Amino acid sequence: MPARDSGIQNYDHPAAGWGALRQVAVTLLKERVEPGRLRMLLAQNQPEGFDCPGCAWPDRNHASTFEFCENGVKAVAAESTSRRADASLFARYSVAELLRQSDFELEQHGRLTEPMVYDAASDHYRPISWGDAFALIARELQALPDPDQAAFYTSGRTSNEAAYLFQLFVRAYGTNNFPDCSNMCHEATSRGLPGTVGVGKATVTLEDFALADTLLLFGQNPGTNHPRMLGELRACARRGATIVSINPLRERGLERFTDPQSPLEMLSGASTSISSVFVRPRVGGDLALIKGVAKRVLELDDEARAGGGEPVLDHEFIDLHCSGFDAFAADLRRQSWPQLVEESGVELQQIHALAAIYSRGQRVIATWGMGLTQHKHALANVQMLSNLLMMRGQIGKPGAGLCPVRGHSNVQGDRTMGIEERPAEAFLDRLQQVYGFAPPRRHGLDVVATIDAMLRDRVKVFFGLGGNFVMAAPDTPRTMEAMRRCELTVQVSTKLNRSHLVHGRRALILPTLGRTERDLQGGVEQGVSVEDSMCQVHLSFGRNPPASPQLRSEVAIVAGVAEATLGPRPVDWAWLAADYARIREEIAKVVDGFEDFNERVAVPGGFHLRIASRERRWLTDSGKARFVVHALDTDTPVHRARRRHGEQVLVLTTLRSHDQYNTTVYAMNDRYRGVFGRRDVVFIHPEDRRRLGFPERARVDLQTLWDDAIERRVQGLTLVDYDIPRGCIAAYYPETNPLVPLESAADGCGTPASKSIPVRLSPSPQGA
Ligand SMILES: Nc1nc2c(c(=O)[nH]1)N[C@H]1C(S)=C(S)[C@@H](COP(=O)(O)OP(=O)(O)OC[C@H]3O[C@@H](n4cnc5c(=O)[nH]c(N)nc54)[C@H](O)[C@@H]3O)O[C@H]1N2
Ligand SMILES: Nc1nc2c(c(=O)[nH]1)N[C@H]1C(S)=C(S)[C@@H](COP(=O)(O)OP(=O)(O)OC[C@H]3O[C@@H](n4cnc5c(=O)[nH]c(N)nc54)[C@H](O)[C@@H]3O)O[C@H]1N2
Ligand SMILES: [Mo]
Repeated sequence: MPARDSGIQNYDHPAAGWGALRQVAVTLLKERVEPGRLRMLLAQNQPEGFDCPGCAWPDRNHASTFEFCENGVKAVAAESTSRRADASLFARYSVAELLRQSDFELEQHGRLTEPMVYDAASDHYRPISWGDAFALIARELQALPDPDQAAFYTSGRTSNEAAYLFQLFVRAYGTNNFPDCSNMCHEATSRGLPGTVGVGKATVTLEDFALADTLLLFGQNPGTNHPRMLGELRACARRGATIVSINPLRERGLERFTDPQSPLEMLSGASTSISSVFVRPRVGGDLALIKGVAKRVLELDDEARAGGGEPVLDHEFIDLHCSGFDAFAADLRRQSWPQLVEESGVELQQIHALAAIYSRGQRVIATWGMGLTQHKHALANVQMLSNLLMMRGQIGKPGAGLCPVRGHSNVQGDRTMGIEERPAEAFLDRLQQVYGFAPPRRHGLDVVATIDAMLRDRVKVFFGLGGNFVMAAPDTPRTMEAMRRCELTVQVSTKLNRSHLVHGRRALILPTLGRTERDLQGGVEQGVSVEDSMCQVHLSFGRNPPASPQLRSEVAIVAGVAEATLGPRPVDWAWLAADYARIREEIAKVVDGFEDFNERVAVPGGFHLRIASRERRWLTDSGKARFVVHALDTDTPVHRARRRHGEQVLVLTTLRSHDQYNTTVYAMNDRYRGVFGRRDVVFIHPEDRRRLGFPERARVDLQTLWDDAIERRVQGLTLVDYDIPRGCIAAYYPETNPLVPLESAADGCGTPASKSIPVRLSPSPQGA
C-alpha cells in the first residue's frame, strides 16, 4: 500500500509525447514480451495485420505507417505476455486462495493455457479435455426444462465470425438471452438513434473529420481511451477547427497533445492545443445543457429572421427530411432558462456561447462516449444531441454528423451479427428462411435482467464469450451471488479474472486465442472480420504463435459447443469452423449489407457498410428523421436523494484510469490525472471537502443513497482535491461498482447508470 498522502502529484506535460513513449518501454519490459513478438506491433492496424484490440476507433487509411498508440501497445503487450496461468497455477492455489488476490494480481498470472473444470471436493480447477468440456456444457443445456434458463454473454472483442455462429447456435438452441457489454456501454446510442435518424450507428467516417470546422466532444476521454483519435483532433486543431470538450473534468488529453509520430514535436517539446473551449456541466447535466443550446439556437434563428438576416436553422432540411419539429420547438419555447441552468450546472452565458459556436459551424461533428450513455436519462441525452444536429441539417453531409465513439474493438460488429436480445423480426425471418428452424421470437434478457433472473433462479446456466461479467456489471455483491446460484458457469477467456473464481456449482474455463495470435484451421491461416466505430468492416490476421498449443479459437469453441449440444443442425458446425470464409458466406445470406462479403472484405482496408442516415435515408416508421421531445427529469435518483438527504448528497461518476482496460488493471497509475501507484482515490472539489468537514486526504467510505434496504458501501478511499464541479465526485471503475444499484438503469435502454450515483461520504473506520 502506498503511504496515505503519497502518489498524488500534478502532471503538467502534454498528453502522449515522451510520457507515452517511456510508458511503452515500461509496459513491454513488465509484460516480458519476447523480442520476436514485438515485430507484431508493427502489424497492428495495417492491411495485412491484426485489428488492435484496444478500441474501436478506425484506422487512418489502413495503410499508413504504424499508428502509435500507447494504450494499444499496452493491450497488445498484455495479450503477448510470456507469463502463463497454466494447470500448475491452479494446482498451487485453491479458488478460495485465488479469490484473496487482487484483480491486478490475477491479471499478472498471464495467459490461460488449457481447459479447466472446477472440482468442488478440492476447491481447485483441474484440467479437462476439450471434448469432455463440450459434453458437460451440452448435458447441462439439454437438462434445462426451458432454453430461456440459459444466458449467453458476449464481450466486444469477439469477431464477426464467432459472433455470427454464436447467435445461430443460441437461437437454434432456443433463446434470445444475449446480455452483452453493449448493454453497459453504448446501448443508449443503439436504442436512441433509431428513434431519431433510423440507424443506431455513426453517420460519419474519418474523411469527415478532415472537413469538419467544429467538433463537439461530449463525455469522453480520448487521451486515455481512444488515443488514436487524438491524431485526428490534432489535425483538426491545426486546421483551425473549433473543438469544444463538454465534460465535468478538464481531461489532459483534450488540452495539449504531442504527437509521437511527429519527430519535430517530440524534440522541441511543442504540443498542439486540442480543445479551444471547455464546457463543464455537472455530472448528469448534459441533457439540460444540450436542450439549452437547442433553445438558444431557436432564439437565434428567430432573431435572425426578424432582423432579415441569415436563418440559423436549416429550414429546408427540417421541411424536407424531418417530422416532429413543431412539437419540439414548442417544447423548447416552453422550457424555462433557470431550470436549464440549474440542471446543467452551466451558466447562461456559457450555454449561449456554446450555441453561438454551434450556430457558426458550417460542418459540425458531435462525438460522445460514456459521459452521455451511463445515466438514467442516457437515451434522452443521445436523442437530444441528435435533435440538435438535425436543427441545422448537420447530418448526412460531408464534414458533419453523429459520431458515437465505441469501446471494445468489435462491439459494433457483434450487434450487427445478431448479438441482440431484442432482435428485429426481419432478421429472425431471414434466419428461419435460410436455416429452416423457427428461431425464438420472445425477447431475451439484457445484462441487468440476466442478473435479476439469476438471483430469482430463473437463469441457471451462464456462458460468457469473453469479458469479465462479475466485475463489469453493477451491484457487485449481488452479481456475485447471482453467479454463485447458477448450475453451470462457462467463461471463454484469454486471461484469468474474477469471473472464473465467482462461479456456479459447476464451472469451466475455456482458454482462447487472442486477436494477435495466428489462427490455423486445417493448416490454413484464418482471418476474422471486425467492424469499427465508423462502420468499416475489415479483416484481421493474428501474427504471433499461440500462447499455448491447446488454445482454440472462439469460432472453434462455439462450433464445438454447438455440435455437442445440437449435433450437425441447422448447420454442419465443424465444416463451417474449418474455413472462416464459409461462415462469411452464411453471414452474406442473412445480414443486410454483407452481400459478397468475402470478395469485398478481401481488399486492403475492407469496406464501409452503407449507413442509410449518412445518405439522408431515414429508416424510421415515418420515413423521416424524427425530432423527439424530452422533458427534463427532476425525479432522478439523484433528485430523490437530495430531497431526502439534502446537501450531503454527492453525485459519483465512475471512470477509467489511464492504466486500465475496463476491468483489467495494467498498473496503478493515472498519469494525466496525477495519480501514481494507487487507485483508492475519490476526486472532490476542495470546497465540498471542507463543507463536509473532511481534512485534506481524508480516508472515507462511500455509501449509496438508494431507497431499498440493501447497504451499498465502498470503504477506505482517499479524498483528492480536484478541479471538478461542486456536488460531483469521481472514482475508478470497477472498484466502485458495488455502489451501482442493479435497479438504477437507464430509461428505455437498461444501461446501469454508473455515471450518476447518489452517494454520501463518511469518515472511514479504516482511516486515521
Ligand atoms: N485504454 C483504454 N481504452 C479503452 C478502454 C479502457 O478501459 N482503457 N475501454 C474501452 C471501452 S469498452 C469504452 S466504452 C471506451 C470508454 O471511453 P470513455 O467514454 O472515454 O470512458 P470513461 O473513462 O468511462 O469516461 C468518460 C468521460 O466522461 C466524463 N464524464 C463523466 N460523467 C460525465 C457526465 O455526466 N457528462 C459528461 N459530459 N461527461 C462525463 C469523464 O470525465 C470522462 O472524461 O473506451 C474504450 N477504450
Ligand atoms: N461502474 C462502471 N461499470 C462499467 C463501466 C463504467 O464506466 N463504470 N463501463 C462498462 C463498459 S463501457 C463495458 S464495455 C463493460 C466491459 O465489460 P467486459 O467486456 O465484460 O470486461 P473486460 O474488462 O473488457 O473483459 C476483460 C476480460 O476479457 C477476456 N478477454 C480479453 N481478450 C479476449 C479475447 O480476445 N477473447 C475472449 N474470449 N476473451 C478475451 C480476458 O479474460 C479479460 O480478463 O464494463 C461496463 N461496466
Ligand atoms: Mo464499453
